[in-house]
Amino acid sequence: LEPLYQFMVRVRVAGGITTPQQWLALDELSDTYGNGTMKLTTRQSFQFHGILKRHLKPTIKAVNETLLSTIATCGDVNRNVMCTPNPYQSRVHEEVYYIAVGLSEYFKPKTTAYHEIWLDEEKVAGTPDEEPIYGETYLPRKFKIALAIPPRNDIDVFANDLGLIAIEENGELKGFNICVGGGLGSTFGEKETYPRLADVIGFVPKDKVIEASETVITIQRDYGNRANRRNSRLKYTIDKRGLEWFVQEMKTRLGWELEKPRSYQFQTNGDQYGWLKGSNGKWFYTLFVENGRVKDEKGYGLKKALREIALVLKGDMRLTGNQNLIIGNVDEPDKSTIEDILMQYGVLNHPKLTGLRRNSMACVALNTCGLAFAEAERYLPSLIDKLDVILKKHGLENKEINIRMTGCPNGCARSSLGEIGLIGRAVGRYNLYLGASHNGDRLNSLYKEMLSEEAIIETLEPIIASYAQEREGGEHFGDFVIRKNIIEATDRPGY
Ligand code: SRM
Ligand code: SF4
Repeated sequence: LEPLYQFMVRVRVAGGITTPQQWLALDELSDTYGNGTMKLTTRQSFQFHGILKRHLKPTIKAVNETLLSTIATCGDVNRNVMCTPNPYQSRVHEEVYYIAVGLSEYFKPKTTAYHEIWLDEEKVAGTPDEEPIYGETYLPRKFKIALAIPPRNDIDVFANDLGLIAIEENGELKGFNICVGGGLGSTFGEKETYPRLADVIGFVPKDKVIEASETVITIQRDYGNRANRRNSRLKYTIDKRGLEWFVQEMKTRLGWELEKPRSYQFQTNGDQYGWLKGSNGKWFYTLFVENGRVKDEKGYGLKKALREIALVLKGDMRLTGNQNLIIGNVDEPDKSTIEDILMQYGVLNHPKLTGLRRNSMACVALNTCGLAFAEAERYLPSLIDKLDVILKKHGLENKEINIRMTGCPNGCARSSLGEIGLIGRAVGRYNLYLGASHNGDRLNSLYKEMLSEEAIIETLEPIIASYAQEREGGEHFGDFVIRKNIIEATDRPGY
């Protein structure tokens, strides 16, 4: 008798935008085959947990029937392409989103094996698959692309192998600043592994963005380390050979030079909650989803509410890079219907939505992630309850401070970019990192190791107290701890 194996299934949703019909189908899938919950991920996608082996095929088929897919959500290929999901503030949003979708399609593996294995499509004899970009051996490691539209860095563009920063002039999309070599994973005790933020290397006009992106990917394909998977992301290829080498190699392969980077400014890597009017005149409601877990709890019927909204919504459902959800493209007269449904299920006003919780993120970790050393998703909410008591005592309960927790140093909830970062070392023990910026352009640094909950609270309390007393103007927590020399800014945090 075979053990009752269960799996996680991840969906590919470029830029995180789904239709209400897709939402309904995925919601149903989570009940039929999964554990009754959906996880909105840090890369604007969905994960289903608890899929039994015999249900894998029907689940994957059902995802494909919604016109979404699970292809290339794992593996040594380009992963889910991220894109700033909210058209608020930017008239070029739609254009950038379609470029994200275009990149996602362009770099999708061309193999027919996926369709043969999972969708029962017939194998065509004698016609071997051709992968024009990936070749026979694919990439040395996973590859990640994200597109940000300043002033919002809500997809953490610098955490990606390839980041594209949209440059808008007079309401028109001109092109993108390209940044390369981001990645946050590391391994405890292995100094040659580390989180690294991407470097901005130049500007490309929008009609050349696919060509430039393909060049970045093929350089990594040809030069990335294939002997050691721990050292094989683009960040290591660049650090080994030098950024200048990389830029020169781009020039040689492209036959033209990148232009000088254009100016841009990021304000935050968080989401802005509640109703915002998009540049297209429609309304967008950003809803806090704690750690991305869509489920029903007593008095907080999130899953039911979203299902009901999807049944009446004429717009779309957008996943953010912070594990939240935007109910998008709502006409003015329909806003009250959405609010009524959220109210009816107790979801309109989260009972504990403080500044810290609004800016919190945790990876899945225990009990489904086999790489976790400690809890994250299931533990962070209760730690925030305790930290909020201290923040409230100091009048900081509404201060936007971002806190991110992961169960191991792979950094799936981008813990290295948390103004307060916590990384699991063992069950109930975490390393504490401080000093990341509030807009995703500076990593945090190791402050203390192996802290219990009590020690985390004892360590943070005096820092919070002095932040309450001594911060200057709107100074962010991450900037404050650096100005006060509580921690030193570094681009190589100790891990
Ligand atoms: Fe991740 C592996 C969950 C975003 C870095 N990640 C995993 C696996 C598949 C564990 C495994 O390999 O056995 C986790 C599944 C756990 C579970 O039980 O579901 C997992 N990663 C996640 C998600 C679901 C976290 C979340 O709670 O939202 C995110 C899914 C994204 C998606 O929809 O595609 C997720 N992972 C990230 C990010 C954030 C990002 O991409 O912006 C990172 C850091 C950025 C980066 O890639 O550098 C990240 N995940 C990793 C790594 C370390 C990679 C490295 O270069 O060292 C691993 C382990 C590996 O690849 O060997 C990993
Ligand atoms: Fe698992 Fe580690 Fe990723 Fe968390 S950070 S989901 S523990 S691999």
